[in-house]
Amino acid sequence: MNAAVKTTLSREDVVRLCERVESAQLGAHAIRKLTDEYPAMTLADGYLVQNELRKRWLARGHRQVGWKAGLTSRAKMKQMGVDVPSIGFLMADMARAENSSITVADMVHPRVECEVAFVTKAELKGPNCTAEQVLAATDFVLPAVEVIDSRFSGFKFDLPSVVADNGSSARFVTGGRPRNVADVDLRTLGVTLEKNGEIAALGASAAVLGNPAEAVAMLVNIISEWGDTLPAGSFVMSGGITEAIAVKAGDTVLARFQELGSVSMRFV
Ligand code: 0L1
Ligand code: MG
Repeated sequence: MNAAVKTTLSREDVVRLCERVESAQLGAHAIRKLTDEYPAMTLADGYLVQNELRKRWLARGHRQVGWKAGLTSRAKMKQMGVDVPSIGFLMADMARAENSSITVADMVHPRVECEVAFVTKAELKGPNCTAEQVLAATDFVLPAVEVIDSRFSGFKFDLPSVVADNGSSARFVTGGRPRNVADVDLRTLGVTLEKNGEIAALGASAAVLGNPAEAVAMLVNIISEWGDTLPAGSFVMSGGITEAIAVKAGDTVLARFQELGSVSMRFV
């Protein structure tokens, strides 16, 4: 991450790119990856655009509930052609109720992936936050499905572009039952993802940096680079355990998590 602290975009470029991403998100239309126009764009530039986007969501009256870690498994990094994880912000109105109908018309290429979500009870601070500190500060964990929606045409993007697009954040659904971290082994939870009654993906939670708590620590260390801490009461998605599976109107999705229960939804 330190290597990426270098920025190349002017303030005007950041605002312009933020407006481009925001319009693609609000209008559900695909755009070309940002590095096509700005080939020198760095990861730090991507976060400048993401932070500008977050300010605009907040200015429009939305409430931030927490953050997400993304691209946290080797398989996912390989699938997406990137080499380090990313983070994005989560707003209250990205949440959808368990078993609800999720509209696809306001998304570009929706896909679903299974994640462990954390809810914190104490503040966490970087730059040296550890998985142990995350576990001590966790109120409970619960099973979640993230609906990601890359706004880039044909899923062609790189790390600066996907970070600027808020890590493809779109919707998230939680379900199952909250569990105390002392009662589950977060490294060995098995997960299956069924689409229309067929197993579409499966995995074990160790796929997420060895332990999803590591992904939360990484996230805390990244936000500390711009002076943020993770307040008590934050909701954090720790990254996909399974690969992401494309969904369309008419699909039903059921994610079953060992120890944590299940999460279901349908797409309309
Ligand atoms: O949640 C994530 O792992 C971020 C995914 C970003 C790339 C994609 O849209 O698949
Ligand atoms: Mg995810």
